[in-house]
Amino acid sequence: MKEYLIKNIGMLATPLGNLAKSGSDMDKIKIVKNACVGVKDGEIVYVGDLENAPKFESYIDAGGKLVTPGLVDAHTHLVFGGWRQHELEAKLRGATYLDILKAGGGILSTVESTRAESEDELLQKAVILVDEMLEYGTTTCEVKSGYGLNYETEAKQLRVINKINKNSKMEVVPTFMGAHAIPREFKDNKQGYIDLLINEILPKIKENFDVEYCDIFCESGVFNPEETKIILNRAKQLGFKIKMHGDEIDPIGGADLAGELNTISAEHLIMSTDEGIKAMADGDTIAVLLPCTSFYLDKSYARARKMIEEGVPVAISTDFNPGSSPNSNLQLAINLATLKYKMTPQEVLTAVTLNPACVIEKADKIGTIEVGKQADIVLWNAPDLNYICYKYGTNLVNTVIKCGEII
Ligand code: IZC
Ligand code: ZN
Repeated sequence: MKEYLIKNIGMLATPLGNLAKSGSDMDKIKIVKNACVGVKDGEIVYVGDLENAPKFESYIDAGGKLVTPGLVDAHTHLVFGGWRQHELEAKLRGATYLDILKAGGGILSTVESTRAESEDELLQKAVILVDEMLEYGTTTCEVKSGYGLNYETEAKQLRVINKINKNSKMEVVPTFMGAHAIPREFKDNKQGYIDLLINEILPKIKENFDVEYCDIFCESGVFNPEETKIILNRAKQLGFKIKMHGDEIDPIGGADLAGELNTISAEHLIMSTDEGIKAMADGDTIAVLLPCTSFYLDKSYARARKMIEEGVPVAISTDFNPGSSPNSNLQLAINLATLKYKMTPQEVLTAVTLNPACVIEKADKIGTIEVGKQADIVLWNAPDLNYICYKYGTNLVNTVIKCGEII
């Protein structure tokens, strides 16, 4: 079907524009009852009522359903070897995420499995995972490397991330995250790994890969703010755009540093202080909040309301990874954002469509349903927006459209 009109849409709900929304603007979305959306050659060409719609070759009857933009997941670690279910018992006996990492497990266990698996094995698994995400309404996602921690395996992961685009309908944006942990071979020589990153791995990755973003795990026992600053400044000097994980477990100044460095985004922010939040607002940094991780680590929830009040644009993503968020379903993040962050359904929709599209700098093409944008659209088994925030535990997606193609 090259062109069609989706008619009989019960409720069309979409943010508008190409810029990240903050403050009260997050709540201002377009809601139209009995709407139609026209698609031609993968693009949205009409949004309006049936009476004024031009003629299309074919029609899809939405049957009174809710229609939104395709969901955008701006934070995942979905290319990895193995899983981490073997850590569940230690977790139940009280071991924390950082205890497990310190003992050589956690991220380092996934590094071992990722180094051991072939490129084909990693790709096959990743394609199954992204195809599942598409079924749950995510049409674009970011994927971080960071389970190699040496040039060879980081490069293997980035090749897999890039190949996903050709092997699935999912649109994937890569981020380099070689500063995800200190590899076992540098256990007693963190500075040695930082030097290797700065002098060899970062320049070689920039030279050989089309990867625009560089991320780092700024956390107790991983990279402190001083080290983070050195690594991110070097990345910036090499031409990367920078982002960071901050304040996930301990409040060590992650948000403050993100604001100071004007990073595109800062991610997690569970423990961010008032000053940190203000610094992000001043630094035009988007907050990527990950409620599924708070749930899974049994932690508190990031202070989304405070961030919105202070004018920080908020995006919500899954953090899909085999350790702290073995869940790729953004619908669960939608439910948790409503219930735990106390965000309105309108704010939540902005946070899973337009704002994450801005985090990956694709909002000129995706994140809203407007004429001229790519036709990434979800039809929901739901009559309105409140319903998908309120009902949980089953897949509420009816139909996913990616670049105009019905999947
Ligand atoms: O594999 O544990 N937080 N990095 C930082 C992660 C979670 C992924 C992991
Ligand atoms: Zn992460």
